Amino acid sequence: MAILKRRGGLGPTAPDQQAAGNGLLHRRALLGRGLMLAGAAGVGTGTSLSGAAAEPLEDAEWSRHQGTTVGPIGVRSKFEKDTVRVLSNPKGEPRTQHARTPHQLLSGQITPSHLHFTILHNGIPDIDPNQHKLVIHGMVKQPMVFTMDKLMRYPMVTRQTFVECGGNSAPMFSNEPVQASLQLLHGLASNSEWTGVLLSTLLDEVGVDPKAVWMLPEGADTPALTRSVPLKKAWDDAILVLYQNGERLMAEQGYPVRLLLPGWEGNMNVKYVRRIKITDQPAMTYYEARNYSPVLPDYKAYKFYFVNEVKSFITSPSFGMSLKEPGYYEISGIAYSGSGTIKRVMVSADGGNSWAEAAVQGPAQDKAFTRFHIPWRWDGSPAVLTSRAVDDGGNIQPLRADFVKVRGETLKPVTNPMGFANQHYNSLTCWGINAKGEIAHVYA
Ligand SMILES: Nc1nc2c(c(=O)[nH]1)N[C@H]1C(S)=C(S)[C@@H](COP(=O)(O)O)O[C@H]1N2
Ligand SMILES: [Mo]
Repeated sequence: MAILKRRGGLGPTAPDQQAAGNGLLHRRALLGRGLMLAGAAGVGTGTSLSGAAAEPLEDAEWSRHQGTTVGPIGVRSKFEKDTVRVLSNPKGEPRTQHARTPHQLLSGQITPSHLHFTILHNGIPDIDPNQHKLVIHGMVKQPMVFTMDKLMRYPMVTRQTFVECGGNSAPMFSNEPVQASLQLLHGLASNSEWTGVLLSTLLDEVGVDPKAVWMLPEGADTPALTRSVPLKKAWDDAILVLYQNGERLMAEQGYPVRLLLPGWEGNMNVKYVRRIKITDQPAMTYYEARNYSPVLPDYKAYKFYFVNEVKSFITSPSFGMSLKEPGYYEISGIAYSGSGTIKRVMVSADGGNSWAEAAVQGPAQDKAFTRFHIPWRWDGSPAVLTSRAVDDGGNIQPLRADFVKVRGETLKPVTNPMGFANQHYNSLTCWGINAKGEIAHVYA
């Protein structure tokens, strides 16, 4: 169990820094005056030295000889070996493979490429970029085929956006809180900086029939995954992505080219895209007619559910960590919305009885992860931490009771701990902290 170090050890909290119940402080409390106070008290994040101990540090083993040889690809410190994705199918049996992002061990807003979550329904195809081609056809004036060389010569755009599987957070549909790490609960969402050619640029070239309203992208891996996408999204902000965080796409993310539909259900972001057919109606493929149509309590199902709605969760502290002692901690997390920009994140330390506004790392970007922080003084008594995000369209994360009323919940026991079959959970995540500083997943 990772132990969280408290930050500083201020004396009694100045009343003007309190922003909500149970020790939540104003989001600026540790900047400016708050920090000065911490300094004056002589107990910042470091440890005070006095007398003989206040000497230069002795050289450690690693300071005394030449280091290891630098290789062509950067390497992480061996001490970070536990910062890895969790795999659902490590032997690569012929079924879906999931790799979940360890949000609880990361910070900032970009997911490192090698920790980006992935879902592949039949493994990673070994595609030669010199042979891969993309064809755009159907209701167009002039069908065209694009080699990767040709695609690389078009003007490109760069933007950050998240990708989230419709099945992310499925365990949250359980009627009892599943005791699992953030990675297992919400690890099927990641955020990268993507570079590629706007699909609208290519649609202009092929000349779309004005009667066309849908398109059907198809992947080059064996499932030949196809999803119907309204053409409106293609004109709006769809990208044929070639680069991820500055380098060519990871093999898992769709090398050499993938479709990116910012803010829309992960499954529609067809990787290894080899064909886009322009049509006047949806194809009702397996992945839209069966697999990704959330079922409601009355056994009806949404016909289409494209947007990943406004959502947030606290990454630290979170399940699997523990608070060592009362004192100052920084609460930090991620917020995002598939329909816009994060406007505000509210945080509660008393299970939603009172709320304070967190500092949002800005400027928040459209349909991208947005990091939030708020200082908190834990007094050692039980607390329930949670966050609630609002986007610029005024969409607010629903409270659990309201969410469950509409979307339903799954009764435990479920034989497979991750086997909760429902999608697009975007209600709150709550972490219950007991007097020992242990953190459990709770519903509030
Ligand atoms: N060609 C192809 N595209 C695919 C998939 C796939 O298996 N094959 N999986 C889909 C699913 S279910 C999701 S959630 C996203 C995951 O994208 P990522 O690997 O970039 O995270 O890709 C989608 N696109
Ligand atoms: Mo997915």
